[in-house]
Amino acid sequence: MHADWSAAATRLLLIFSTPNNPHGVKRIDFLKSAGLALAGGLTGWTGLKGATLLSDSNEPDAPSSDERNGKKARGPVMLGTWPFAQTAIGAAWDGLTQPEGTALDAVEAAARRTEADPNERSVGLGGRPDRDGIVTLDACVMDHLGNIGSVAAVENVVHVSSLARAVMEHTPHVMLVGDGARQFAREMGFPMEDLMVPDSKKEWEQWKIKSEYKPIPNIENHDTIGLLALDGAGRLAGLCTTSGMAFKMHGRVGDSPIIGAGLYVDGSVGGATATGHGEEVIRTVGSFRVVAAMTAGKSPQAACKQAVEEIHRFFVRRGVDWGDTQIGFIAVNLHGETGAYALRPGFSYAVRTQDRDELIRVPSLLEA
Ligand code: SD4
Repeated sequence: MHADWSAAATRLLLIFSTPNNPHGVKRIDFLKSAGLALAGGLTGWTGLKGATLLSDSNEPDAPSSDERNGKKARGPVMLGTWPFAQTAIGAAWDGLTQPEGTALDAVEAAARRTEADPNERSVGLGGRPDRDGIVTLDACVMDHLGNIGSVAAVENVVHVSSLARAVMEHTPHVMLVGDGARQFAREMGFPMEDLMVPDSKKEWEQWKIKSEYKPIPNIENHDTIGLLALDGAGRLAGLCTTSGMAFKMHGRVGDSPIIGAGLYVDGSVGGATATGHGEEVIRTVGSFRVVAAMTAGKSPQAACKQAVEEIHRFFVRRGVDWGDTQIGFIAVNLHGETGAYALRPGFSYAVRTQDRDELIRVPSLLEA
């Protein structure tokens, strides 16, 4: 085995160090190949044909089983944060259960349902404004292949979920913000709309009397829809969309459009999404933390719990007043198992499978 990798590495070294090397190997390719050769030597794997060092080698397009555990992926399954996710999932469920239904289309369809509803006052149309009275929205999307798209601080676009997907599918970038995101939306034919509804305006005017910005857990100024889906072919996708914290500073961006913080999907393991105090979720790379715990073998439930416990330890270490802060995660793995956990009571999530359509009260670290 030792001979395998040292021979491969020596051969690559020779190629690379030869002036005008006949293979035209560039430095970066060399470094990649050398890494693969060395890893091959260490693991007994000798192929150098573009294999990946990290994954369990699922089919890239439709990982149908988790080879780590030998269990079958169990879709369709769909879940989302807060009670309004039940209606949102209801709007996407038929599509997801069709033979050609995809997790990616499902999370987008569900998000659009909530974004279009002016009575859901923390997402899309009717989202709460910032302290200057401007409604700005954040969203991101991620699929089982690691494709990502994100938009932040976007004005005048209701369906930022679709805009995030458009960034993913129609640009060489992964994130557009502010005016640039709005310009892209215009170019893609998204209608420009006034997102402020009369009730939001009234609330903002009320708020201006004191102008006190104070996050309150689980109440109206904290409600993001985070959605995860696993389709019948075993593909995962996730999406997060929100107007963020009510009466935030203009330009403030929370965790919801930040891949790794508000959302993370690993197509060979599972996905997670967050709700709550975005600054804290960004600081601790919350959703990635949950997926990393699942990668290490935890169930979705145990992974969410571990992430919340770790985040709580951050608070304690930093000695900050985390008094009213709420943070919650939901997660799903490739077997269709779901879980959720929160810092404090009051969080709930919706789950839909072929057999059930439920709203589940989420356990918390600081159970009352
Ligand atoms: C944010 N995490 O902008 C979002 C708000 C939220 O439930 O999740 N509310 O910080």
